[in-house]
Amino acid sequence: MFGITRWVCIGCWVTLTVNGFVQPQSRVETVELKKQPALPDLYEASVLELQEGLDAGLFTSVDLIKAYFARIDEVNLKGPELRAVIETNPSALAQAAALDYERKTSGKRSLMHGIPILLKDNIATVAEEGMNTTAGSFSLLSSVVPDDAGVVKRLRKAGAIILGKANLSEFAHFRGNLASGWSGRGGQCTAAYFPGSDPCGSSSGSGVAASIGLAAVTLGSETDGSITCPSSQNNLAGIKPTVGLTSRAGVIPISQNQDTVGPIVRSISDAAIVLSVIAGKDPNDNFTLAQPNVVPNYIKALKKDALVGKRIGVPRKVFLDVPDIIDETVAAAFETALTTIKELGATVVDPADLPSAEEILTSNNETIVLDVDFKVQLNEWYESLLENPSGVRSLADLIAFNDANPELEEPTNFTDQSELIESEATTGFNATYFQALAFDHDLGRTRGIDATLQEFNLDALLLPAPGLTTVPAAIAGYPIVTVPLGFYPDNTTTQSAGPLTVYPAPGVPFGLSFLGTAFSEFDLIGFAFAYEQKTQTRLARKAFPAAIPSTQLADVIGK
Ligand SMILES: *[C@@H]1O[C@H](CO)[C@@H](O)[C@H](O)[C@H]1NC(C)=O
Ligand SMILES: *[C@@H]1O[C@H](CO)[C@@H](O)[C@H](O)[C@H]1NC(C)=O
Ligand SMILES: *[C@@H]1O[C@H](CO)[C@@H](O)[C@H](O)[C@H]1NC(C)=O
Ligand SMILES: *[C@@H]1O[C@H](CO)[C@@H](O)[C@H](O)[C@H]1NC(C)=O
Ligand SMILES: *[C@@H]1O[C@H](CO)[C@@H](O)[C@H](O)[C@H]1NC(C)=O
Ligand SMILES: *[C@@H]1O[C@H](CO)[C@@H](O)[C@H](O)[C@H]1NC(C)=O
Ligand SMILES: CC(=O)N[C@H]1CO[C@H](CO)[C@@H](O)[C@@H]1O
Repeated sequence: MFGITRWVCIGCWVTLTVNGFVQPQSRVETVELKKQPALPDLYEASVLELQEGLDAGLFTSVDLIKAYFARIDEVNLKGPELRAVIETNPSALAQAAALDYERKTSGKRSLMHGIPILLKDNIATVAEEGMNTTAGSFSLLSSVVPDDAGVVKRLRKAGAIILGKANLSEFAHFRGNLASGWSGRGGQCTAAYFPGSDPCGSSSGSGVAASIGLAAVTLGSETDGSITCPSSQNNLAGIKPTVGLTSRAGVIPISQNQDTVGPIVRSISDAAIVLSVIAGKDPNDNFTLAQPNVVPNYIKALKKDALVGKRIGVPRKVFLDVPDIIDETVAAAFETALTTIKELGATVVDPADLPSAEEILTSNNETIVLDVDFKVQLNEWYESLLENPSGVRSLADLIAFNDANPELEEPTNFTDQSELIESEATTGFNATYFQALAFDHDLGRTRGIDATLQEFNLDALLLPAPGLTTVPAAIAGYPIVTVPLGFYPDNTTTQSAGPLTVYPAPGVPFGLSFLGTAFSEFDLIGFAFAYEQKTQTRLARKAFPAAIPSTQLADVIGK
């Protein structure tokens, strides 16, 4: 039924293809152009645009996989070596063919049916599918996980196709004082807006891949900043969900108290679609059992008037008024954003400070909790593996493995594993740990985000994504929704961000974050959508030319 005749519009050229042969241009006059939508540009294509094209038979999920694979090869192997993608899924084409058949015969399962998604390499997929789950570490190469991650089960059930695994800061940046985006297996990932620029992390590859269309959508994980910051520095929309909204079962852990899995994508609309699929209870992650019984349909939050009549607070103390936490460029863009928020019908309450702000700045409670959680949970991870050829079965083994394999895990400039060592020195859950956890909840929730929302009768808090924004939400376990805010000017002087990376640099992006209380994602998505639709900041600037892959659907259809 489909695939015999296709009209392909590439820019202003219109080509008629019959049975795979390009017909003379004169035939084109007979084509009713309005009925034949152009193929979406994969640099920017949204999930809804892809679904429209798939439903109309303009292309298939097999075509999508081929095109994304080619785009990954272009920038990963031949191009500027962005090192965004660590592995691709050898089963993806077969899965796509089956899902294409299902679409034709019985319709699509969800808005994610047949949509390729890239996962951060700490999110488990069963080994028989052909991919590793390593958090970027050679200590986990060819290890066999017991099961798919909880979020992967939901994605597969919804018909999504796992395209591959994304590079990351090794162990989600819980290894030591290393540059963002570096892992032993993946090397140094760099961002696409300036050559050699810092992608931030730890979900670095997810961010870079989303920013230039190496996948339709991606998943990252955040413990403190790891979705928010790569979204910010790669001109993207990101959702760091409330801890316990999305399952962490099968995600290589840092901390059960702070880890959370969420989308890193090109639009709030795509983020809402992905979150609607991955949110929900999972018996294998008991934190998810505390969430409300019904997962909201986040797509219904996408309203351009969502900010009308809302009260948005600006917690200036510490987050905006301590020198050097954010710079002049970001500060100026943020003040402009406040004007936009008012134009969109909201009341801006400014300042609306967190009572705990100064204590958050000096607190070391988070480190105490993470150090203990990481050791306990990473040991459990290694023990749970059905096989691990490296022989590593504990955090202590990992530290020894890294030292024994410096060519893999401790190359020049990337030798530090002080966080692993600090975590290994902890002795488990004791009174100090529980006191620190209680302080975190007090600082982040009771005398933090919740106190401010209540005192000023607010619907959300607003801050620039850079700086310390992620900390109160991290220790509280509360959500953040991030959208593009602006770009550094072309005359920006580059600064070193690591041995191989720079930030800021000319033209590199930064984001804006909406913060709220537990399970307030629906509201935050609405606010971020209203701001995104009004400003369209993402579209104001593209990646540098060599970082933009050229393969499009037209290059793979019928081949
Ligand atoms: C993991 O990576 C290794 C080395 O690149 C590869 O041989 C193997 O096929 C990959 N997949 C699995 C499931 O181990
Ligand atoms: C989850 O279970 C663990 C023990 O298995 C327990 O320590 C923890 O408090 C539980 N958490 C929640 C949120 O129920
Ligand atoms: C934890 O937070 C409390 C409350 O701010 C503070 O008094 C205490 O010093 C903090 N502990 C550490 C280790 O930073
Ligand atoms: C808890 O363990 C840590 C090491 O992980 C130690 O520094 C601390 O003193 C212990 N606290 C108590 C109350 O034993
Ligand atoms: C960059 O250009 C702007 C005007 O576009 C100017 O205000 C600013 O001072 C310049 N900055 C530097 C570092 O040259
Ligand atoms: C190590 O870092 C320095 C800068 O800090 C850089 O000049 C050098 O090229 C780096 N070497 C390697 C092998 O990464
Ligand atoms: C393990 C793996 O596939 N590593 C790849 C990481 O990315 C670079 C390209 O940037 C590839 O050369 C590696 O093969």
